[in-house]
Amino acid sequence: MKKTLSIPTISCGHCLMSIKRELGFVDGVDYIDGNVDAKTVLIEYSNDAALDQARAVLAEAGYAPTN
Ligand SMILES: [Cu+2]
Repeated sequence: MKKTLSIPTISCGHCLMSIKRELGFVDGVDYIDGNVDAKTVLIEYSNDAALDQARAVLAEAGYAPTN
């Protein structure tokens, strides 16, 4: 499954690196690709719990998705 998350607090490449690192710890998240200009992160995940967990981890890190 795929989801493009909108994350308004993404401001630079370092934000994406932090996000990739944080999401790397989430079971069931298989792929992450970010876009600084669009302030989005595409994730591929294997179950709904992984998406919920990804949202929670992002919010905790200061990158709360708006969708
Ligand atoms: Cu940044």
